[in-house]
Amino acid sequence: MNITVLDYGAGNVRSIRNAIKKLGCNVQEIKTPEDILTAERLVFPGVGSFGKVMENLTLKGYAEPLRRRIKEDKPFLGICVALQSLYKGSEETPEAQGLGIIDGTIRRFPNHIDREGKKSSLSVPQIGWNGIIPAKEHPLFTHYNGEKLYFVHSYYAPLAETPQEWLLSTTDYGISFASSLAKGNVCAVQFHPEKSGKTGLAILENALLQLGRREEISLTGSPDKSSVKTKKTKIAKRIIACLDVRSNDDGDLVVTKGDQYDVREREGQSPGRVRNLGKPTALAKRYYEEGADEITLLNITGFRNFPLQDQPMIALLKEISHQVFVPVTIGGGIREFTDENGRRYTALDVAAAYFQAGADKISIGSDAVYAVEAYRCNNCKADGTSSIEQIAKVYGAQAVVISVDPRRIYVSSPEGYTHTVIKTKERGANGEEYCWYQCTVRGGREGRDLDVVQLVTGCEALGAGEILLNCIDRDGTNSGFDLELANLVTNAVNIPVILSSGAGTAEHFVQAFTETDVDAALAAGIFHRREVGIGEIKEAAAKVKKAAENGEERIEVRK
Ligand code: 1PR
Repeated sequence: MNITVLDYGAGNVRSIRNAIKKLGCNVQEIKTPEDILTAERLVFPGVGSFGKVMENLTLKGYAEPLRRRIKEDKPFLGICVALQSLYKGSEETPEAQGLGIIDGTIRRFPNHIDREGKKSSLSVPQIGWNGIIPAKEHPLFTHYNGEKLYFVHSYYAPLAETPQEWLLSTTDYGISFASSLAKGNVCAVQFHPEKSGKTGLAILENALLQLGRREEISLTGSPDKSSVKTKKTKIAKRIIACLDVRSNDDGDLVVTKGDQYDVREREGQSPGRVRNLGKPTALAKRYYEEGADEITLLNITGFRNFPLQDQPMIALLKEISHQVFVPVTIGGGIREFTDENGRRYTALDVAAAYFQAGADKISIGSDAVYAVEAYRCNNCKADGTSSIEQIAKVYGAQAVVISVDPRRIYVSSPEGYTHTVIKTKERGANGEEYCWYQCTVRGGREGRDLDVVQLVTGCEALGAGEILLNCIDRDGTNSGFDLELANLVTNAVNIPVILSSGAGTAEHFVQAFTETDVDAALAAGIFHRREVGIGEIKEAAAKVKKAAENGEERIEVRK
């Protein structure tokens, strides 16, 4: 079967191509606006912000043929922002016009800190695995059995502005919204089937098979309003496997793992050599199969080397995206760079190369610290020049993760500091009861005069979509996550927080999910050394209840 993919040159379109190929179909490309009308089956993977998507469609002359194709009821599957583009506009970019097939406006999830004066447990963007409730019978959901699917978005299609004849499923995230639409041969989904593991691939296969089989599509039942009203879906806490990648002393790209960021063997047969815990592709594939909700790859020498030149990270990402159908984040070296020939690459160029190679999100470490320092010097005014702003503008906030590398600085009193000082249960070497968290750059090598609250709030203001919260003191120690750090950061920002560093047991994940509001927890060493399994963590977490607004509720995980 031939499937035509509408790629207008932004974001990770490789993953959808790979997923379609994995299902045994041929992938063709749109080359001219006319191809949009003649394609047998068209998949439109919307990537980036609403405004950028509509700008690209208009510039390339694709918007009008798309409207015609949809009106003529030719087979069409839209993913993520492509679903949103069917509406007449979006609060994300009020000046941009959508395709206007549906006379409604896409809205932003409310900010919970702003709205309530206190933080609820839902961050914006919604990033993670949530359920869907089918509103009617439809071939897209044949064999669908209530599994969770991967969502990543700050804007949603409101039910009140979605005609019943279009509504195919709903999802809840504080608000109930339209998570898929279908009318005749036109379908659109807010979740990413290509990133939703085996369930997502099955839905994608249904969609590809059914697109164009008009008779079966028209057999769809009428909306089951009762189930839409009574049931609610819940987002899962994510378990993320992290691969710190670098060249070893023989020049091979390996997964390594440090103790408090020191990745060289301290003793044993080869002291001083870079620890080698396995091959990146094999480990990424293993974690996908074991049920990791996401995979993170950090090029830990990115501050030193230019990733587009020195490291085969691009090839690695391409290889991984053939085998891993959950989201992949890549970090290390995302910054501006000038090569030896004087050619300048912006941080956006580096990110673009990663997205095109199959990354769903990029993570910025050192450069985020410099960006926030500059922002603070500029009286906290964003001027559009930082890597965070540039990348978020094109690819959307949800694609920009900030990797934070803080370390504790103990002080004897909270007085006289410009930094946020906390009272800690874990005293310092000299009995100090207070500490602040200093941000570092260059893989923890250099401390800066910036604390973690200043960094994360600055990054959020500049447009970052998620925080990857490491902790140098805990990294590689197996002693548990720094929960005080987690609470400090989740109370400061609206965006999702991934807690990292120090996991040693499944119980440590349970603590993170019951004692803090983090959205995800990440580990490296325990997975590489097979000390704790991803399934074991999910089983332990699913048994536990956590205090919630209306009493207690179970910790939600993706099975
Ligand atoms: O500054 O944008 O080039 O990004 C560099 C990235 O590489 C940053 O995200 C930084 O955290 C990471 N990094 C740099 N040097 C090291 C190192 O270890 N020498 N790794 C490093 C950071 C932290 C986590 C680790 C968790 C979980 N590693 O990625 O996987 O702490 O470990 P655990 O479960 O074993 O405790 P830039």
